[in-house]
Amino acid sequence: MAIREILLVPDPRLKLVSDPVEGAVTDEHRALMDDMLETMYDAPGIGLAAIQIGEPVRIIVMDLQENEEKNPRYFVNPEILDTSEETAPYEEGWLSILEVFDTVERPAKCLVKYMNYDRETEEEWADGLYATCIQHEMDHLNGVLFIDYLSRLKRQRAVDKVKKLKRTQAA
Ligand code: K1U
Repeated sequence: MAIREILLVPDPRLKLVSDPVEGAVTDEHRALMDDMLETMYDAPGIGLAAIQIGEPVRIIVMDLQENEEKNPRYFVNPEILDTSEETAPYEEGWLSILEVFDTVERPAKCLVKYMNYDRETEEEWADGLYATCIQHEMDHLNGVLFIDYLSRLKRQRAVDKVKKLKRTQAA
């Protein structure tokens, strides 16, 4: 397992649409999921899409950190099959845009289908933070950035802030 570098905006790779995992979930995919989880815990964050560490495949990891115990979840080729009409706001954060949080309104519930770490297909309704987080991470797989939901001014401010932070870190 390894902690990998998280891509930051405006890295163009964050705009890529990730490719599905073809065929079986291999040991290589599992090693990637292990690295993603370690990277996410180290950040720390509650979700991470593979493209955030530069791998354009449709894989997400998540741990909503509801208590002290770790509860990792793995999503290979996740699909959102249905969403509720009801929406819910959440102040979302982003590991690829440091120190930026803003409120995004999304469907409060969604029906998600995916393959897990053990190669089993799962289908379940997500709600609460789980629904918010899976939709946020699905956006990453489709090259959609959380800042795309913000006004142009707020988006530019967010990009400028990350550039400034990068310069400070490099100095
Ligand atoms: O960039 C990412 O995809 C990670 C992001 C996921 C997310 C956060 C909030 C709503 C939806 C999706 C984060 O994890 S940002 C960090 C964060 O929210 C957090 C970190 C430590 C403890 C609790 C939350």
